[in-house]
Amino acid sequence: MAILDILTVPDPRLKQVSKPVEKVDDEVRALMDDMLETMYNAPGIGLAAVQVGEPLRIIVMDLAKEDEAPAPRYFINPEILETVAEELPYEEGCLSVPDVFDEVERPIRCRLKYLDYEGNPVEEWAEDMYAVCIQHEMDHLEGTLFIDYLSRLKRQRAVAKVKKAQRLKTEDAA
Ligand code: GNR
Ligand code: NI
Repeated sequence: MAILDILTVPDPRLKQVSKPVEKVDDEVRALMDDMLETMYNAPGIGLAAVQVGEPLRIIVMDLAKEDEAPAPRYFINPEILETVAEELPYEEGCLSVPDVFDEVERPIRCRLKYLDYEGNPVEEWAEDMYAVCIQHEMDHLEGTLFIDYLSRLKRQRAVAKVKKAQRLKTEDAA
């Protein structure tokens, strides 16, 4: 297992549209293992493969609370089959936009279809945090970030903040 580098804005690779996985094999599972380790290390509750520079339709997630046992979830080629009309604002963050948080409104429930770690098909409803997170992650697969839903001013400020933090980090290292 390995901890991978997470791309941050304004890296153009985050805008790629991810490609479907053709076969769920050990290579795909090894990538998902590395993604999970990278996500836990960050720490974060979800991660899309494109965030570690692999534009494939793969997502990992763990919504367990700190006092609960780990509950990793793996999604390959996920699709949203249906959403409800009711939306709720939620304060989102993103490992590719570190230290920026803002409200995004999304449907509170959605029906999902995906392949699991073994490549078996699953269909289920997601709600609450699960619904928020899977919609955030699926946006990554289309090259969309949560800051794309904010005003242009807020988005520019967010990118400027990440660039500045990045700059300070590189200066420290030098
Ligand atoms: O760790 C994360 N937390 C989070 C909080 C609210 C809404 C979405 C998320 S996902 C984010 C990790 C990440 O960037 N996934 O793409
Ligand atoms: Ni994100």
